[in-house]
Amino acid sequence: MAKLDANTPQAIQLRDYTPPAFLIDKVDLTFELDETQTRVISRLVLHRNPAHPDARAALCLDGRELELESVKLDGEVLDGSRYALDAESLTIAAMPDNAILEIVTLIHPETNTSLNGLYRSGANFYSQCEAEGFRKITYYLDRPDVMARFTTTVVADKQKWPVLLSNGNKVGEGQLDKSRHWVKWVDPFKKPAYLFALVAGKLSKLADKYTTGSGREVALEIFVEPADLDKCDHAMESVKKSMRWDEQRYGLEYDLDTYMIVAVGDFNMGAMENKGLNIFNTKYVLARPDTATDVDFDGIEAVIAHEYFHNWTGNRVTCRDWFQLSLKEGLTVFRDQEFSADMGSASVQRIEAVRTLRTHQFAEDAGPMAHPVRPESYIEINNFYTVTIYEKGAEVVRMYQTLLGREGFRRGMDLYFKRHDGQAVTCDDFRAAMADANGYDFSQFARWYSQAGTPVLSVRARYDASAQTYTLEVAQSCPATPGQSEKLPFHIPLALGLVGPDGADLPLQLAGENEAQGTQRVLSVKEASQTFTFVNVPVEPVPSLLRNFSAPVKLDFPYSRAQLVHLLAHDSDAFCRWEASQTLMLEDLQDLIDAARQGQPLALKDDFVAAMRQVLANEALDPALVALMLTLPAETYLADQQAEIDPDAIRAGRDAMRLGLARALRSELKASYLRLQDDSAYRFEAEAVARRSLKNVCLGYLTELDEPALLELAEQQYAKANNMTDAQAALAGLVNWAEGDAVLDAFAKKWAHEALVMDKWFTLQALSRRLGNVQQIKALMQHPAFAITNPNKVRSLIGAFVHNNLAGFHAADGSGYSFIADTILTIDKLNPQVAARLAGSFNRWKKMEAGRRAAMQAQLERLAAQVGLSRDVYEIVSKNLQ
Ligand code: 0A1
Ligand code: ZN
Repeated sequence: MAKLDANTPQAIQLRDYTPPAFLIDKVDLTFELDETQTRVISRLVLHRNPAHPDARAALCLDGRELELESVKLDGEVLDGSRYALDAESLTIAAMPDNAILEIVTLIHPETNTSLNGLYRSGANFYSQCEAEGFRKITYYLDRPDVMARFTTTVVADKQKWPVLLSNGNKVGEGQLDKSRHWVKWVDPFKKPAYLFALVAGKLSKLADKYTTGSGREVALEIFVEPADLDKCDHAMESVKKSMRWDEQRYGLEYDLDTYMIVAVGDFNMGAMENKGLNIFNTKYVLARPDTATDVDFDGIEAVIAHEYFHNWTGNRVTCRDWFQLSLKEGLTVFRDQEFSADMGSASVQRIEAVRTLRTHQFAEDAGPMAHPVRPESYIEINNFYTVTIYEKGAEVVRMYQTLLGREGFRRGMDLYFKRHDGQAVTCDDFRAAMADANGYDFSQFARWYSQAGTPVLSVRARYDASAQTYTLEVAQSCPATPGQSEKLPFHIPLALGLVGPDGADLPLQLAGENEAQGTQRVLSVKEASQTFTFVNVPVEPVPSLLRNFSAPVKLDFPYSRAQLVHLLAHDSDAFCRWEASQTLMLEDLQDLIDAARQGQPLALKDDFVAAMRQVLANEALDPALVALMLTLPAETYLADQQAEIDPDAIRAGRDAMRLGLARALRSELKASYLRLQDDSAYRFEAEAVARRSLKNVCLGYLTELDEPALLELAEQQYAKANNMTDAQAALAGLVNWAEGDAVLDAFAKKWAHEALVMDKWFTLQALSRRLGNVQQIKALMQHPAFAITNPNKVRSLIGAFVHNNLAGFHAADGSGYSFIADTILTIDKLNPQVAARLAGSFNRWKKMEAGRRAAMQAQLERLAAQVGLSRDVYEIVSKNLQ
């Protein structure tokens, strides 16, 4: 176990929140950038915060890894006796109520590998300040409830760093001496330090314009490395679509004269919503049909929208403290999901969001890192940028809309902005706005923010033919999570319909109502158990429950196979239709996994194969939906359904289903594959994307069969592909066979200089049945295109292997565990955030079969015993061992 001593990182508690002792009105920053050091001159105008309980409290500024040059208080230089300095702060005890503080610090972006604070990538400078990176730039009140007006002057060599950017509007620029130039930026909006940004370098710009609904012209600028300028068009289109959508849906306009996006190849996350100057991982900006897949194009559109939407939900209204992170993230993910639904196929978007939630968030909720949407404590806030805060948070926001309707939700949003524009607020403030704007009681709904764990909704049905009633008994429960053994009932919106024998929805009339009200209802489930009775039900229906996934719960209903087949064929709700196919599939996968574990033969059930055949034959269905219905759940998701995880049995069972379906449906799959061919130029447009997705799902099945003629189909597709979607899909089918080697080599030659494309090459091998093993991963880490300091590379090779290749990572000899522990220790010295994400690969350890469990525990204990572990990795490791 980790030792508890003075160096043991301490948890921060929500209940300890106190307002800041001082507030900052104005910040003037000057950066003198250079190769070997950067000087930061900061001038703060502060005043004592009357809301703080102690009127004489000291001023305690956050700061890390800074070299202090000087401090001046109201013009007077302070000597060392007037302040106290430690590794994390600068404290001035004797402070007037109003003051001007001038602080000069030296920093070293050129050696900063954490990609947090100011850092170098190539020869350029970039910043990343969320959550607590600004304190690595200068001493400051680095907390989101301190909002100030920023002015930033950047001074640098003009040859080396011709482009100098910061937040807001450019107000001046000039030449300082022979070599150096300067640019001054003013951000008219108050903001917390986490939204500060600075970029300096040799960058090319794609420029465009947008006219807002009220007629203001906004300059749109995307800055990238010169070689990438031909990959920015899709991102620019996405910006304009996002701006228009937010005006139309929420009446929200952009508020500055310029909206800038900068793409950088070294970045810890997806992107960052800095005011007026968003900084993006290149992965979410750069796309050309031959370099990026449909999934990439879709991801770019969604992430651009997400960051743009943050301008209102995050920046204009921000978080009081980091426990409220989901206030901005859950809400903004919900907004980007709704945007994506409007841009493409709403049902496909919804199903994909549910898949992500179930595969990743349900797992988090069931493991050692489980936490509520509003956590009560954390050791390292960077560990809380999680699927729970983001995706479950978005589901919580969605439930307001499901309960209030779209108009009611809009009323709530309007009131939220009216009350809180320019403020730093809490999840309770958001809930209050939704409640007050609609006269709706959301008091019980608060439990979605405070209780962790995935609730189980058990439904049992009774049909009384003589009384013509259909009764649903609904019960809810929620499993214990770390620190929360007992849970109180949630307020759950249960959307449902009743499907008649002919496949049509029946009219719905609850007992006590005078007449039927539509064919779909949202029931409010609030009790531990509750009964709902529908009257005038002429025939026994099949219930279609949790339509559109109306709440982030696990539904338990004892469907017969015939009922599932009925829903799969007829349900008017696309989500439930997909869900029926998944339920059937999961049931059979479980049987296959059990059979594999017991060494029994693995055979598919006829009714399942028949149902899948029908799905594939149904040309009336959206091909994207058919593709999703034919896609098996991930190995990791199957692992989470087991009482005890045997990775080999899961791999064997899942492979048997893929192979079995490929054999049984060989001719249908081939016919569909051929029917869906398309030689026209690539377009990223819903219908074409849908056709490609089904075509490539078919190819994936066909390449399961060890038949030269079928592998040739993939080779041909690779050779003639005019887009990366088809090229990658072909290669994915081939990498499991020796035939894949030649294609892998050709791919690497062709794309050696496109970092994002090489990421795909690494991932394909990391996930391959044939190549996804520790030896091969280690060998690939020596490839010239790999770099341990680059998060995209680490994620695409090592992350893909440990998080998504269950059987490969969990090799019975334990080699995966010692490999990842070694790698975590190496990366922790460079970039703790990235190391901590890899440490998440241990989160399932307690559920593994005994041998692997012991091997994983040994590596966790080895990690815990390391001296000098980062707070980030320490938190994950110690919570795993609790
Ligand atoms: N707020 C960003 C996510 C983000 C968080 C942390 C980062 O660095 C530590 C970077 C980005 C978003 O939601 O897009
Ligand atoms: Zn966000």
